[in-house]
Formats: sequence, structure tokens, C-alpha cells
Amino acid sequence: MKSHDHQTRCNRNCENARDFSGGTPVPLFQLNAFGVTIALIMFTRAIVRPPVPNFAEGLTTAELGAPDYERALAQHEAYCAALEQCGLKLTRLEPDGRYPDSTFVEDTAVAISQITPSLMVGLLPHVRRGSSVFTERCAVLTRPSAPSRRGEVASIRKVLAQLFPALSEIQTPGTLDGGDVCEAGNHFFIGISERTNEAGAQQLAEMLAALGYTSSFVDIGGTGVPPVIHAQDARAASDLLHLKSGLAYLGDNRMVVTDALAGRAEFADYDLVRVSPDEQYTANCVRVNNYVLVAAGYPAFAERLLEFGYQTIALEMSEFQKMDGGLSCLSLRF
Ligand code: CIR
Repeated sequence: MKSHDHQTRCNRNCENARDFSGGTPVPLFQLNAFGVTIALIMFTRAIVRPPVPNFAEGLTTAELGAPDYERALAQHEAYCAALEQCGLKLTRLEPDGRYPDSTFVEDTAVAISQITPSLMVGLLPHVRRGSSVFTERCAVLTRPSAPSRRGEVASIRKVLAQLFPALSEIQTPGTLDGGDVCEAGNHFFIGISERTNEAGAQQLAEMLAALGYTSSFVDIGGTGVPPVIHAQDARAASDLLHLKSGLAYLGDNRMVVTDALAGRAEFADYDLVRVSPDEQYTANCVRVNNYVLVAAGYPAFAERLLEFGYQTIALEMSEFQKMDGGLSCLSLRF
């Protein structure tokens, strides 16, 4: 669904070596009380990176023991296969032993599509013609607050420069992890957490506004102060590492939330699927096109999603959970 104009512009602006063949993400629309809302962005691509042999040296507070590398590799491979089942073309980055947490690629960038003015003034004719209302897309390189993770951004920058027409970047003193950014149609929730500070959130909010999106901040109790902890040490702040550790947008105005977030005014207008504290890990599920990826071991939650009409793919995540990682963290989807 790439418009001819869009393709021409990309060909003019980009070097031949660049690969935009995954196409512009396809938006689905619904009408709401205020007009037209993007209901869901259909993804075409994802970036993934397998865990490294020294994965166990990464940051964690989970106290679930050290991850088994071989098992983590197998779980990662199953995750990649699930993304392909959802229709995504994968870019697989080489593992990099300097960064034990680098399999959690979601934290290093935020992918955004630009809403064109046509969304405001003439959306329906566009939809009828089947052309995309996105003309360009942009990626924002983050600035992780964890010192051990900051270097991960360099290799993501290289690959995103090949895939995106435009790159922006969170600047000091801002810090931001992609795990704190929850896209919900044409609104983004940005968590203020242990990893993302207000300066970083504000920078992202301004970039989003320039692309036609609204955003709001959700304070999950962090300070944005860089953690100095490593495996086996306790994390001091909120029990949600990132906003998306407790929140997932499913499309259809439906939001999965932990009990801790369910009462927040920010989510009052959504249909909430509440997750109890003992099931908190399952809140980090991911809608990818026609499927919802869910962590294996939470059959009651998967059953509820089935009742809503979603097809689910359950994935073993034990080794990533040991390092505080969830399903969304393992890929950057666009
Ligand atoms: C970290 O503490 O940074 C990693 N061990 C886990 C990151 C998980 N990422 C995410 O939730 N988006």
C-alpha cells in the first residue's frame, strides 16, 4: 500500500543501498466521537537481535536465577518465527557481547509513521482509494539512562539509517527507553520511569506532535536516574521497569493494564483488560497485525483474549523474564 508519490520521494531522497522494501505501515481506521482515529497500524517489518552468551551479565531485579543461554536462544528463535507468522520481514542484527542487554532492541528506538494533512481534511476518499495516508516515517533513537545500555544505540542507528527516511534522537539531559512508549492509535503514552525522565519524554512528545500525534505522560514512579545496579541487586524504584511492563494497546480502543495502572484517569476512555498482580508479567503482550503475542503460562489471560476474538501465539519467555524482559522488548516493529 505504498503510494507512488511516497516511493518516488524515497527513491529521490535515499541512497540506493537503503532498503525501504518493507513498505509503509498500513493504518486501519475507525470513527470515534471526535472523527477518525487510527485503530491499528499493520506492521511490515521488525528488527531483532539474539541474546549474547554473556546475557546473564545484564541488568535485572527479577531474582529468578541466571538465564540459560541455549534456552534463551531457542526462545528467541521461536519469537522470531512468531513475528514471521504475523507477516513481518525481520532484520536480524548480529549479537554484540559488549552489551549483555542488547537483545532488548525495543529500548533503543521508537518507530513512528507520519500522519499527513490528508488525515485531517480528506481521509475517507484516501481510504476508499486504498492509498496510504502516511507519506513518510521517522525513527527516534533513544538515550537509555542505564550506562551499560547506552552504547547499544550506535548499531541500531546504522540499521535504522538504512530503513527510515528520517532519524531523530533524544538529546542530553533527556533519557528515554522504548519500553516506556506505548502507541495507541494516534495517541502515544510515554512513561516517566526509572529509565525515562521528563526531559526525554518532552523531547519525544514534541517530535510526535510534529508528525501529527498527541501524547501524554504516565508517571510510573521512577526518577529517570540512571541505575547503577547489576544482576542480583534489587531495583529501588517502581515495580514496573517500563510503562509497557504493565500496559499494552490491543487496537479496537482496548488496553491491557495491570491493576496498578487500571485506576489511572489516562486510561478511563479505554476498554480495559485488567491483569491482577500475580499475572503482571502477562500484561506485556503485543498485538502484531492479526495476532496477539502472549507469554506462555498464563492460560486464563490467553482465554480472555480469545473470547474478545483475538488469535494468540503463546511464547516461552522464562529466560528473558529472568532479565526483566518481556515480549515487546525483543523487537522493534514498524
Ligand atoms: C534492562 O534492565 O534494561 C533489561 N535487563 C531489560 C529491558 C527490558 N526492556 C523492556 O521492558 N522494554
